[in-house]
Order: sequence, then structure tokens, then C-alpha cells
Amino acid sequence: MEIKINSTTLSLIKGDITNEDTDAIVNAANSRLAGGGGVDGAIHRAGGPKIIDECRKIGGCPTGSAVITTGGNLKAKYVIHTVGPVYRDGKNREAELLSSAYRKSLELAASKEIKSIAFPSISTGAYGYPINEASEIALNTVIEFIKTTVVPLQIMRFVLFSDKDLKVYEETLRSIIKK
Ligand code: AR6
Repeated sequence: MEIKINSTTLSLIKGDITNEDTDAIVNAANSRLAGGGGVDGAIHRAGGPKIIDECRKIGGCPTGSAVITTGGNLKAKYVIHTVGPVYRDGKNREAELLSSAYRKSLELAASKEIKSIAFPSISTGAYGYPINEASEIALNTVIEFIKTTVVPLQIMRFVLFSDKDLKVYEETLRSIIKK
């Protein structure tokens, strides 16, 4: 599924984000930037040790914030590492922190003149964020950003890891554009 907002094309696809050829891919990291499982593990495996070395030098990243490294052996030139919240009961600023993770990633991308970016579904794996709610926050945040900021971003993709996740994001996007 694909929509155009101003001069940015927003698309939802199924795939493995490590194969993306966008200028930047976003990593769902932890605040120690220490690597881990899920998409984080996949990015470090595919990108090689250069990325973890750069992460070590940066030292860490608070929840809801983002940092940038090169893409190592990946096709992407950059990896933007952001840290989503661990979902507990929804009463611990989870929504605000998840939105911030997307927004800060986009601010960083804009500051580097990045023209294309791919996001995974942040926090909906090990961090347990219910994907229905998380997809609403993710899509509303990026759409708001595109609408209100002059950005060089031409391509924005969400790369979902399963048919089920892709379907949830598609349904959420359909309901957002109907409003
Ligand atoms: N490409 C795209 N999406 C993927 C890939 C991939 N290669 N692999 C997994 N996903 P998670 P989180 C999906 O757990 O919830 C790590 O250990 C996955 O199916 O990767 O933010 C970090 O170090 C899910 O939908 O990230 C942190 O400690 C989504 O990516 C912690 O997990 C996010 O799942 C972060 O947890």
C-alpha cells in the first residue's frame, strides 16, 4: 500500500529491513545500544562490527530518542538507532515515548538531508507494545511530521516482518486517511 503526502511517498511493505536500499534504515535498539535480538540483531549481523563500534563510542540513547551511525556493510548508508518504550500498561508515557522515537528519527534524518528512510515496527516485538495501538502512533506521527515540516524525504517505508503485521498497518493507514 502506498500514499503520497506532499512530496513524500509513504509505503507499507512486508520484508526484512536489512535488505532495504534506502539512504537510512531505522533500528529498534535498546538504550545501551548494546545490540540484541529481533531487528537489532538482524541489523548488526548484516551490517558487521563497524556499527557496534560506533554505537559503543556513542555510549547510549535514552528511550524516545535517536542516534545515527553509518550502515557498515548494509546497502543503507546510515542506521538511525532509536529506542522505543517497553510496554507495561500504557500508563507510563508509552504513547508519548513511542511517538518521540519516530519523530526524533525523522528529525535526525532531515538534519542529514536523507532522502529515503525505512522503519521497522518499533517496540512491537520484545518490548511488547500492542501493534494496533503502536501502528496508529507510528503512522500518525510520521504523517504529522511530513505535513508540518519541510523535509527532503521523498521515500518513507514501513517494512513489516509478517503478513499479519502488514495487514494491521494497512488497516490503520486506511482508517487514518478516511478521517
Ligand atoms: N526486518 C524488519 N522487521 C523485523 C526484523 C527484520 N529483519 N526482525 C524483526 N522484526 P523487536 P522492540 C520485527 O523485538 O520490540 C532487541 O533485543 C519484529 O517482528 O526487534 O522495539 C533490542 O536490542 C517486530 O514486529 O524490537 C531491544 O532490547 C519489530 O521488528 C529490544 O529488542 C520490533 O521487534 C527492542 O524491542
